[in-house]
Amino acid sequence: MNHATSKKLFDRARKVIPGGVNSPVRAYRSVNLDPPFIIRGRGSKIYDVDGNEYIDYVGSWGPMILGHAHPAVVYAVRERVARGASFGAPTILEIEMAEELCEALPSLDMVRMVNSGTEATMSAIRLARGYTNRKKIIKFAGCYHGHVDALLVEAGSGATTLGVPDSAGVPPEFTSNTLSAIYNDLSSVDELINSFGQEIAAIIVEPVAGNMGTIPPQPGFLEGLRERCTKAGIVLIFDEVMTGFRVAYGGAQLLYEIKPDLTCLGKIIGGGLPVGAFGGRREIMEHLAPLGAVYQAGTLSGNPLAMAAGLETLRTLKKENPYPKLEESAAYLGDGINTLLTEHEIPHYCTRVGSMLCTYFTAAEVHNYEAAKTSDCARFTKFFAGMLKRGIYLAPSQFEAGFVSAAHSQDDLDLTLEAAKACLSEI
Ligand code: KE4
Repeated sequence: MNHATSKKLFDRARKVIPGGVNSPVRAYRSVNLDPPFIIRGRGSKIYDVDGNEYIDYVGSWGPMILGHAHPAVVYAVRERVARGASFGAPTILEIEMAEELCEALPSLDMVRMVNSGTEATMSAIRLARGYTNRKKIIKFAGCYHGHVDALLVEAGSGATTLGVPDSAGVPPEFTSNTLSAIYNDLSSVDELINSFGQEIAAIIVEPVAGNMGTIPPQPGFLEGLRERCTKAGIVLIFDEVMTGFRVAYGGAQLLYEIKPDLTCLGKIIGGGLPVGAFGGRREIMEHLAPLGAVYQAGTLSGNPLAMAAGLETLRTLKKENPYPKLEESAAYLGDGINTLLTEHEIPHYCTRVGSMLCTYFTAAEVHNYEAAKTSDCARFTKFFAGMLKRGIYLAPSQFEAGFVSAAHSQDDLDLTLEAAKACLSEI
C-alpha cells in the first residue's frame, strides 16, 4: 500500500496541530505507524488520500452504525443546512430528539443535549452532586468517560483507591473525590460504600466496558450496582455514549433490563455530527438550570444539523431494525477470528456484545482492566499492521472496541477473515 500523500499530510499536520491530530488515539502512536488520512467514506468502506480502500471497523469510534454517507442522513443534513446551521434558539428538532430518546430509553423522563460525550458525563456528574449534595464519585478502572478532570483517574491495583490524576494539568484536588473500583467486582464497590457511603453522589459505569477493549458485565454486576445505589441514595449513571443505540435500540439498559437514574449518550445519536446528551429521572433533571441550581449550558447544544443527522439515524434504525443482522455479522466475524487463533494456537480471548467486539491477545479471561492489561500489545500491533496493509481498518489500540455496521456485507466479513488468516504467520 502506498501512503506517500498521508505521510506528507501528517508532516504538515504536526506543524500546526499537536501530534498532528485532534484526538490522541488517531495518531497511531500505540501501533508505531503513521495514520492514513481519510478523504471519504461510503457504507462499510473508507478511502485514504493515496487511494487505498479499507473495510472500516472503527466507524468514527461508534457513531457510524448505518455505515458512512447513508443517503437518508446525507439528505437530512443537506436539506437542513440550507435553512441555516444554527440559531442558538429553541427548535422543533430538539423536541423531536428529546421525545425520541425518552421513548427509546426506559429510564429517561427528560434529556438535555450537549456537544460531546465528555460534556454529557461532566454535566451528569455535576447534576448528581447538585441533586444529592454529596461530593464523591465512584468510577471503574479502565472505564473512560471522556476527558473530564474528575474522571481522568486510573485505579491502582487496590480496590479502594482515592483518585490520583491520570493526566498532567489536573490538580489532585480535582480528583480527590473520585474513588476507583474494579469492573465486575461488587466487593470493590462495597468497600467504597462501607468507607464513604453517605458521601457518595454517584456511581458512573459503562454498562458494557468499551474503553478497555470490550468487556461485558458479568451476570449480577449491573443489578448489584442498581441495588446498592437505591439502598444508599447514590445516583446510578450509565455512560451509554458508546452502547446507546449500539447494543440495542434502547441501549444496554434495555438489553440488561436495568434502570439507571441518569444516562449519558453521544456518538450514534448525532449520526456522525458532534453530539452528546444526558437524561434521566424528572426529579433529578429538574435541578438543572434554568429550573434548578445546577448550571449547565452550550452554544451549539441541540444544534439543528446534529439533530437532523441524529434523528435520521435513529429513525432509520427504528424503521429498519438492523440489530439482528448486526448481531449475526459481528458473531460471524468474532467467531471466525476466534477459530483462526485457536487453530493457530495463539493465546487469545474474544469478547462481543451485539456489534461491538474485541480480540485480546492473552490466555486470561478478561473481565476487568487488570486482566485486559495482560494482553500482548506487541502481538496486537503486528496483527493491526498486517490487517491495515490488507485493507482492514481496525482501532489502533488493544484497548478499544471494534464496531460492525449495518453496511458491512458478507463479502466484507469474509475478506476480513481471509486477511486475519494471512496475518497469523506474521504475528
Ligand atoms: P467524546 O467526548 O469523545 O464525544 O466522548 C467521550 C466518551 C464518553 N464515554 C464513553 C463510554 C466513550 O467511549 C467516550 C469516547 N470514546 C472514545 C473511544 N474509545 C472516543 C475516541 C477518541 O477519544 O478519539
